[in-house]
Amino acid sequence: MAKSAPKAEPAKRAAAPASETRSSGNAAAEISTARAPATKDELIRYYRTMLLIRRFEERAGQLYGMGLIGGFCHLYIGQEAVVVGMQAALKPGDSVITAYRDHGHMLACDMDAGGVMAELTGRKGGYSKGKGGSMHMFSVEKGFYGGHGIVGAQVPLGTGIAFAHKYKDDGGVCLIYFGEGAANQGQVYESFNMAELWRLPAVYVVENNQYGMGTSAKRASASTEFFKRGSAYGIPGERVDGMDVLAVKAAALEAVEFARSGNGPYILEALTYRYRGHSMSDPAKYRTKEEVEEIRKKRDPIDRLREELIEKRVLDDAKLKDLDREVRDIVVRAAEFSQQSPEPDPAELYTDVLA
Ligand SMILES: Cc1ncc(C[n+]2csc(CCOP(=O)(O)OP(=O)(O)O)c2C)c(N)n1
Repeated sequence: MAKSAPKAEPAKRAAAPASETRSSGNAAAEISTARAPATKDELIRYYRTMLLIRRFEERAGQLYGMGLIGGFCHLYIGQEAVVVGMQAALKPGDSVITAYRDHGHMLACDMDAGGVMAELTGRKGGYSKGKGGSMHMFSVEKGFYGGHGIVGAQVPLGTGIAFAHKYKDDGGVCLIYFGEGAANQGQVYESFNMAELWRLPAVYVVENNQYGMGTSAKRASASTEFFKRGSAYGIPGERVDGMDVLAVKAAALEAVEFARSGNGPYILEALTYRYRGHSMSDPAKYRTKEEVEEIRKKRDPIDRLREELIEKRVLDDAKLKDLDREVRDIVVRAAEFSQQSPEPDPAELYTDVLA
């Protein structure tokens, strides 16, 4: 288990045995791979949500290719275990905020797939009435605060949400997701300072997918140990295998409990990988096909959990196929809704505008 900052230790979690940790190949830092226990129902739920995100994103990619989605569209394929593992540690009333690679976060927050897809196609039935698009959707009811296109902007906003939880004393925690590219933004450190100073219930989740647009983390960051980025402020951090939903859940339970108990913020770095380009217009020439294939073959979070479900006799082939069909149906219906829902009325140009 890799931890930084000698501050008050969070609720004790046994160090993973040697067989459960492996070197990240990154200067002495190790990845935490200790796994959370999960019931059969939970395992099925995590698998189903990851599959829903994957199929939804594949369909969104197709609709984009057909010219039905305008503007930007950043797919989350490959990173599903991060958001599903993190969400498993939340309670009703907690909050989530993220950047533009956000459809997976919305689905994990239980937002409606049809409403998300209709927003992508710019239709009235979308979460922002078709006026926000891929990067700008919110659901206060589900505790999801967007969807932000300015790199790093969600970090101070999420810190403010954590402040609100503390101010209202409602017991809530805010999960603030950002990429390793965003981790070099100045506003991230202003946020860290305030979060620690005021001991805010904030969990910062660095989704380290190795690339910020076309630049690898190694080329862009003086230090690639992102979980240590809070050490100057006394914020503890940990790096976790972001391709294993139960490893993420284990780390998330600890981090969320730490923040919820009034100890202040926590940083989790999830090592993950995006299979697609940065956005739909990126041919991803800065990495080899072999690199992507290797990770897909050996570390895919959905394949890994599927194998585990079979091995543990949680689901057999026939039940897995049923689940597959159920998820595909949800996505087909979402895509149909996103094309049948009308475009917003032009009069909507003048609503929801703050002047
Ligand atoms: C302030 C600002 N600077 C630059 C950009 C352009 N931009 C969009 S995404 C991105 C890379 C961010 O990478 P990372 O934070 O690692 O997230 P990822 O895309 O890998 O999920 C950049 C530079 C932007 N949107 N906002």
